[in-house]
Amino acid sequence: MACLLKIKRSGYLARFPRSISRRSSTLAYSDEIQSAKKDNKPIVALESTIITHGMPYPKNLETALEVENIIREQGAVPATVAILKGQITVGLTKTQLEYLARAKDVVKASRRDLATVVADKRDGATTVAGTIITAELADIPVFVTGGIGGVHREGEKTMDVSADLTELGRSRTLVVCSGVKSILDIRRTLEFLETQGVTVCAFGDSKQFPAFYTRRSGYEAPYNVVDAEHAALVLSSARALQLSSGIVIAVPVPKKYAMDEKVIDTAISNALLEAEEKGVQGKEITPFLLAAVSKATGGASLNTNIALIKNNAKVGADIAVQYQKRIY
Ligand code: PSU
Ligand code: MN
Repeated sequence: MACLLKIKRSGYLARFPRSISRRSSTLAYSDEIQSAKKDNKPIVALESTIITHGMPYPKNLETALEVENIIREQGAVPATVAILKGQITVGLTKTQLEYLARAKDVVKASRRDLATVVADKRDGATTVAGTIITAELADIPVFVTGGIGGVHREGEKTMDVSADLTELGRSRTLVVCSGVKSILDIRRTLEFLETQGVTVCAFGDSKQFPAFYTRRSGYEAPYNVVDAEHAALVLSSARALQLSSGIVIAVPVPKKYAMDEKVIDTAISNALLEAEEKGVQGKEITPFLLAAVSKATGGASLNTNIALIKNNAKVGADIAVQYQKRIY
């Protein structure tokens, strides 16, 4: 065995110190999350692609810090997830958040990216899929974000379907979001979520599935939950049934921050045309469209984005608090 190790280390592994290549802990927790776990406090997971690829600096940092504080104010503990020099980290310090918000060479890390980012000791920002995988490993049932990925327009031809959707199909995490953007094909996204067995609930008094910037998409979610307590009950029912599939709680953007449908539709159509002209593809397409839409709306879409994620943070923290009450 020693001999085998020696042979292996003369190759690629020889570049790294033994202590690192033998690291046994998959996840590193911040002090705040460690004590939250010890005290059985409700924890809310947060993704980091929104910080590195979703918003420009310094708005990304300000928003990340404000979202964390909203979660604390509701009596839960925020756990932003990212990969720092190959270490998957649950709960970031302010210094780590500041680093990430400015960092350049950060991999947008979905399921298929995790192993190489860890192996190569790179920085990675977890997408919804990457964060769900981590939340599952860390036993954090509730996760808050702005929007999930989906089936892209013409996805039936390009097969560009976000790995967020398949991840939701195979993990138990409850994801709070504002639906999916109309840069995507919302109807097919809902169909795909149905095939994957994902429980989709609109939050509030309507079943209308929100379209991120606007409160309506023209498509209905199959269910609605009236409040955080109701959502927590759905989560505990899913756990009792040992369903290994996830839950989406789709919260419409608060009315006063919703965008005008015509304005956003025009901006999106133009952004899609520009992406096609420039041949933008694969994982670059979502960040490209987000930036183009923000530019076209003079930053209005960014303000809506920030407002909805803050509102989602409040809802998600409430759900985590209610769920924790049910299990302890
Ligand atoms: N939608 C947004 N903002 C985002 C994303 C999606 O409104 O920042 C990010 C999320 O991290 C999501 C990812 O998980 O994009 C989906 O990318 P893709 O379509 O390449 O799977
Ligand atoms: Mn894609």
